[in-house]
Amino acid sequence: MNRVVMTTLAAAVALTSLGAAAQFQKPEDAIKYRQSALTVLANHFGRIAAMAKGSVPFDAKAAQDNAAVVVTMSKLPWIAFGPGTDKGLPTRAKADIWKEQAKFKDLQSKMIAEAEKFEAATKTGNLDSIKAAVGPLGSACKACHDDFRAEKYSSN
Ligand code: ASC
Repeated sequence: MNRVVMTTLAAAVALTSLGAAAQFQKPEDAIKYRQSALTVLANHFGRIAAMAKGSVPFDAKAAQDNAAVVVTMSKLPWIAFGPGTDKGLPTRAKADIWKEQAKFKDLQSKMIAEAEKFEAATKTGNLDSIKAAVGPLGSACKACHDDFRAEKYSSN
């Protein structure tokens, strides 16, 4: 590998590992980002949940495509809950997020794992398998909301 390529790669790795600090200039950018990611996640999960409920016709390919989005989105919001992002825009994030980081991270990992199982279920093309995977993923979402999401938005 030549020197220019090596330097470019090293710079890319360094930038990636800068993480949240490099990615968000202001707390409001982080809040907007995580709310957007969670909105997209809920939307694509909802499309498959609607098939599982029978309110929308089952389309195996669409379920699989939507589940891929769910898995991608499940991994994105968390970097945007950095220190100092408790205010800046109206948010339902509870202060406990920054007091109970281990618990918050554990719930993230569980949700990501359920999203991956959910995607695996959509890959079977079997509606009953998908139906069985909707509940556990919804419960993983809810577990975090129960502890870390307020009923109302903050006023800032
Ligand atoms: C959804 C959605 C959530 C979760 C949660 C599960 O479909 O938008 O936030 O499931 O309601 O209890």
